[in-house]
Amino acid sequence: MSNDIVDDATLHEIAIEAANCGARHALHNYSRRRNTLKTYDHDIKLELDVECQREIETLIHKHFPSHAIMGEEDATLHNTDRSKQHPANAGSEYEWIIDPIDGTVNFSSGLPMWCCSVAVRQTRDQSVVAGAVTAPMLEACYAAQREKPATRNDNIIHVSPTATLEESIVMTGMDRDLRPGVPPLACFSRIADNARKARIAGSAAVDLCWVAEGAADGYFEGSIFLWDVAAAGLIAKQSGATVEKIWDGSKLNQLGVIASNGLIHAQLRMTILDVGFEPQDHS
Ligand code: LIP
Repeated sequence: MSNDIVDDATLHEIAIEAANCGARHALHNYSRRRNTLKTYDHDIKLELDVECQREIETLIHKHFPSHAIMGEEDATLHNTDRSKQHPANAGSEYEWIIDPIDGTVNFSSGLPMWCCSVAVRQTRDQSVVAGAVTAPMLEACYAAQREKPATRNDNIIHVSPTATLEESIVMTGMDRDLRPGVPPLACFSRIADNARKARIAGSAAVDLCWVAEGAADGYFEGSIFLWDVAAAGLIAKQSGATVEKIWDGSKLNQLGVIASNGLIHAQLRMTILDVGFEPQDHS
């Protein structure tokens, strides 16, 4: 393993540069947003997903040629076997985790909730050191590094003061791959019944950044991938959120996440877990 320790501030700066670079490429080529490489059940892979990832990789490797990179576009989206080891990080002190376009379907259709997400973690203990989420159509660049407050466009952000789930807006997704034994839509309807509003915006990274800046109070997805939440999870934490991994999915790099402003966490957690999730021990 290489011993090149990089200071957090530098990693933070490059994460922002990389997320901005991916977002810029997507925006400059917006007229090609519908060009699709592959169609899955309920999902698509775009030419621009792949191009943006390459742009970001080039930028990261210009600064850190020896760092490992894990990108959404390298993973066979719906076909990754948890038992397979990810080989890319072998020998590198740091691993960058990229979602070149989170909210791909929104982007392709012309909806504004999409972003470019870049995180960097220490390979040794898998802790995320820095991350950035650039959502150009929302005119926002969110960023964080560990032990420092999170920012939106360089201004410090905080989670909301909302005290109860009944008063809360909870962002969620349309999980089609929930844990066995948990009925589809059960979590959504539990949240909708217990919160003021349940909302599905279509980008997990944007959802978590909205929790970070207090526009939303909670977030839950029972089945999401690491690249969707790695950067925004740190941004939420560094703005005061409680971010909890509730289980490892059956696919490699798949997980379930509950996040909140902290004040509603126990209530939100109970609402979701009541449906049938039995959380694994992630102490
Ligand atoms: C998307 C997530 C979204 C989830 C979608 C999808 P992508 O990521 O951010 O919250 O509900 O199913 O996974 O595929 O646009 O990067």
